[in-house]
Amino acid sequence: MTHTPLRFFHHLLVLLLLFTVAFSTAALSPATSELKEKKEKSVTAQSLSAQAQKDKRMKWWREARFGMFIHWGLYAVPAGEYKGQRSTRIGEWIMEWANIPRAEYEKFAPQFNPVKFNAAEWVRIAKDAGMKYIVITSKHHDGFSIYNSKISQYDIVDATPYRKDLMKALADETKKQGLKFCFYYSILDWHHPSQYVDAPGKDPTAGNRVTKMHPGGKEQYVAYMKSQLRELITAYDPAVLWFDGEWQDWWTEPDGKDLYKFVLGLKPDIVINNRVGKGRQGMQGMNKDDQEYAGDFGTPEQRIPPTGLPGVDWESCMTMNDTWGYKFYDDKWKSTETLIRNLVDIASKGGNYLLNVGPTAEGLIPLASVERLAEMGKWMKMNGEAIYETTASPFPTQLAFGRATSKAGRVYLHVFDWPADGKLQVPAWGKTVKKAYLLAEPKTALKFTQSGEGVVIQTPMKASNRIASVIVIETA
Ligand code: H79
Repeated sequence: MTHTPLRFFHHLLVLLLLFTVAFSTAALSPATSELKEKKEKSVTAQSLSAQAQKDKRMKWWREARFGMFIHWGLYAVPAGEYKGQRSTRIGEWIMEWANIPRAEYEKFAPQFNPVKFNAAEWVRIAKDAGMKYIVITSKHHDGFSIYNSKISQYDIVDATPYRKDLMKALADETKKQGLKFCFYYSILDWHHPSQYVDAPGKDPTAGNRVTKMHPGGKEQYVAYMKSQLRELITAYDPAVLWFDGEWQDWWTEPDGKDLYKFVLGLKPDIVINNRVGKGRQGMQGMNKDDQEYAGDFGTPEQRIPPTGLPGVDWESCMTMNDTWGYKFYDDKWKSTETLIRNLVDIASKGGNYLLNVGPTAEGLIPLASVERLAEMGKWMKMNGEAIYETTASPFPTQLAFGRATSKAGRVYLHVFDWPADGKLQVPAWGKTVKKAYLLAEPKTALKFTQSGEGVVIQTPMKASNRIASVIVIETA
């Protein structure tokens, strides 16, 4: 008892000492410490607002989860066959694998006459599938502009018998039906005079995985790209610019950052993929982590990452058969089951699914694609709630029976393998379950038991859907 006042004085002394030290430091260099504080504050404010700005730009894209990729260009004319030669390679690369010189490839233009093109029909196919955006090739590696380019004669209006700007019709129709309209644009260009091929056995004007730049060609070509991008943004107002072909030696990360800034300068709320610069690691598509790279989202191609990455935006682009551009003999169609499960798998990892169609030179989306998209649409109509506006699975490991997505207060279990014993074993994830029911039958509550190990849900004998049945879990 007697030492209490002593302790009090001791505390007072320590406080006094601290105060004196703090005061004298401040008094010694008030300007420096104030400046330092100001600087720290402004840096935080800046990075916060940059993040907030990105969140705002990306909002619709993050909620959309499912989009249509359209690869359409002159390569739809040979449709995978040149002078009797076929290949297992992708259709839009025929100028490369069939070693076709520019002057020969140009001859496809007078044969490109998509009289059966119907913008409303294309958009309806995408919309009915449950897709929220469309990304179409404005110019692929072959250099042909499938829109009205005033600065190129090698475009749909000047070089084909069709003569009309169908891209305007498609852009307008896409927006009219409530989807976002977006452009793909290739940095690699097999037709532009700035670039040439230097590879054994290759025509110098054919396509190639890589091109070389003529001296002084790059400035001219970058100016050309910027003019085209200005055309694309001012005339069609795309929501995304999806670059590709960036792996050329002559294209650098500073070039990417410059182009990224240029495009954002033209449209401040546009979204741009990571292939604008040199960040992506091959087909895996996510960025290297040695520095900050240009671009808003990663682009895995023909693959789904093994796990999601918190705070990282990405989109897997995939084909429905084995080609992007139309090939009349490619019949390696994926099943509807695979396509739906891919969509679920991707959503469960926090990504978007950009699923491709390759229309014919007449302007038709192949029937096999249309059929599969309609079937996906049926599933989405019933289960879209478990895909749109969701975030990744809350479970630390992948579920044995399928996948999961989540929203505030809800977890969606996408059951691929329906339990034969009527018991769905769900591992614990730190939340208490209030209610469980099939999304297809929201009025019938499913019984469940809860323990530290997790939840066991009693399921009906039959799955509600043979591809993926969704069980909603409401949490406390
Ligand atoms: O437009 C479609 C294809 O034509 C195009 N991207 C999709 C969306 C495509 N370009 N190239 N490829 C597909 C395959 C090329 C792969 C490689 Fe590479 C280019 C291997 C080496 C260079 C990119 C960079 C992948 C790894 C490094």
